[in-house]
Amino acid sequence: MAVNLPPHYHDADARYKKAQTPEDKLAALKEMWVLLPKHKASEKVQAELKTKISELTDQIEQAKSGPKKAAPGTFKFPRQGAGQVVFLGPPNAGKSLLLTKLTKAAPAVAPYPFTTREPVPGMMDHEDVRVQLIDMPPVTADHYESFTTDVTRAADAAVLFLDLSDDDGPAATQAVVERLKVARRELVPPGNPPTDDPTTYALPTLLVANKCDDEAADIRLEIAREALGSTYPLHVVSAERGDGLAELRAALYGVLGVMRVYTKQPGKPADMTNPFTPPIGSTVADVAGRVHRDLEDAVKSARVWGTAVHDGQTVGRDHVLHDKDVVELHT
Ligand SMILES: Nc1nc2c(ncn2[C@@H]2O[C@H](COP(=O)(O)OP(=O)(O)OP(=O)(O)O)[C@@H](O)[C@H]2O)c(=O)[nH]1
Ligand SMILES: [Mg+2]
Repeated sequence: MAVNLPPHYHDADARYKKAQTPEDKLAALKEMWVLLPKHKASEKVQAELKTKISELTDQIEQAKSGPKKAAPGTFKFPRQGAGQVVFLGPPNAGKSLLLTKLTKAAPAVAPYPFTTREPVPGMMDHEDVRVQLIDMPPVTADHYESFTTDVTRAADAAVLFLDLSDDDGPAATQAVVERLKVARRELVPPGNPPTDDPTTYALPTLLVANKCDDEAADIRLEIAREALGSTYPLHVVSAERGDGLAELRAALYGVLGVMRVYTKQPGKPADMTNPFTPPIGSTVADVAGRVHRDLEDAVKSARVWGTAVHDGQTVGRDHVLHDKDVVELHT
């Protein structure tokens, strides 16, 4: 779909391209953001612009706060599987132990705070897809590793931890949310429309109340419900004993907001081993673009086996696909 851009937008774009300093670039980008018509056809441009604004804002602030401890890019984890979920929480809440239970990764687990110093990725199997989980150092009001800002940008979603063995658990979890806000990372309930502010980055978030095996966990959970409200979907688990982990696995996949689509060649069986995982609501054309960049424009129709169609029904390029659909693309 074509986007009609107002003439002033192109002026701002030209200023952006000529700008010599990050500050001037950011000023031009913000102007472009204001001028950009916000509708369906401009969604891609909106997303690109928002990412640039948010990245540049981070860059300017990080430069202000002095040299980084880790070189830029040290903790970039190329996305693998259906998406990336980052673990955020107060010290000693069981983030690392949970990672060892859901993946083959083996971060250090210890009965004292500030054990994890660097991000640790792991891959979680869920049915025929995989979800990348990233264990992080703890966040408190006073302790925040600058690379958390980068890792959270790359992530698709977050798990916010609550420690049910700690009377101060709710306050510690609230402090995580507040500290992330300072870094312009907003933890939001899944399915929320993205924020309008292009300098903040919103992460769909699940709340995981861990250590439900603690003898006073029930009382603390009640107190936590009052203190934290019902902003995020809540999962009560015990990383140690295994309670709630099967449901949590499904939720960690669900929070990504993606679906599975299998492709097939004419006259051949579908490849049921390696689904594409586009966002829910994606069309035939969107999936074609994932198969090959050129296919997104080239695809004219598809035969689909699955939900909302007769088996093998021919549909147009704008047909919205469903989870577990099999598609045969035709150009
Ligand atoms: N009883 C109980 N203990 C747990 C549970 N999960 C973790 N622990 C214990 O809590 C302590 C901290 O666990 P970690 O996984 O290291 O916690 P963390 O959140 O990664 O801590 P930092 O790296 O310091 O942020 C360890 O002694 C774990 O064995 C649980 O579900 N129940
Ligand atoms: Mg840890």
